[in-house]
Amino acid sequence: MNELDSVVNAVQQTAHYVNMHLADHARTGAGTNPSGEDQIGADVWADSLFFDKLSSLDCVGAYASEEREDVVDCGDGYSVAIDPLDGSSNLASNNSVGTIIGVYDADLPASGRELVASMMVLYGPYTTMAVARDDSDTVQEFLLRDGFSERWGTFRIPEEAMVVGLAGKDSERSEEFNTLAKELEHDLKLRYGGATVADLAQVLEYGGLFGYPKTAVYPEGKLRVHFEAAPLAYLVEAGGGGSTDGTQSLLDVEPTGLHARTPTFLGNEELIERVETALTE
Ligand code: FBP
Repeated sequence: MNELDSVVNAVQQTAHYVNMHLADHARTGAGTNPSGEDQIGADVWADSLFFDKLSSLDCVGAYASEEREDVVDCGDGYSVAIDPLDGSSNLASNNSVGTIIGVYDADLPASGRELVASMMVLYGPYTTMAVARDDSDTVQEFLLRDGFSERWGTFRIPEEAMVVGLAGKDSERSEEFNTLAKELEHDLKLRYGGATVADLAQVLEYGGLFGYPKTAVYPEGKLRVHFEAAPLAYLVEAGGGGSTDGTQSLLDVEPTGLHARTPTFLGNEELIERVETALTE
């Protein structure tokens, strides 16, 4: 087993456990995260599970989480950045949530160009995990069931786009963005549930665009570079799709701090180009 295998393995094992016990933590409150957002018990619980497992690996030198103010030093090795429970506000209504992990071969802050692997777990009607790695040409998907990880397939984004999921209220988005959103929503089926991993899974299966733009409430966008945008861009680009913050690939965004945010668009190349054209005109 090489070093990346051991990270993938640790995430698979922890995700199994999270999947089985999520309900126990779904409706408990906690504090606020470093970005000032409400945490629920499940955010804090999942963070501590992933921390215990990942920080004990020899190849992990730093652990950073959306739920923690600072990077935790664990020795020498990769910096792991994680959103332990993405879309956790979906739990109370029993809708899908996920986990996102980026493995950086650099100290943080770092851009997505330093990523050597990324993973996305989707806790849906069944639990799957997609893995993109520098040492592999394919994005491998696993089915996590009964304590075992079964190869479930590889993915490439379909050429034809069918779905679109864009966050934010019309009243809080820019005029140029709303014009584009209207055009896209005229041609494509709406798919927005409020958990990035689940919404992106629709795009990866059916082709299309997921986006969280700048809004009046989130002038820099809502999603965080290290924990969400860059790892997911790494995965989508490895699967033949594209990403942008409006002007450049999300992998080129240089985060100004550990919890820096960015407008985030992921999906078919052609739609990514349309976003860039609409937002720079
Ligand atoms: P966290 O739950 O990890 O903070 O993630 C942020 C997130 O829930 C995304 O998964 C999702 O795309 C977005 O916020 C939903 O935001 P909104 O409720 O504004 O649509």
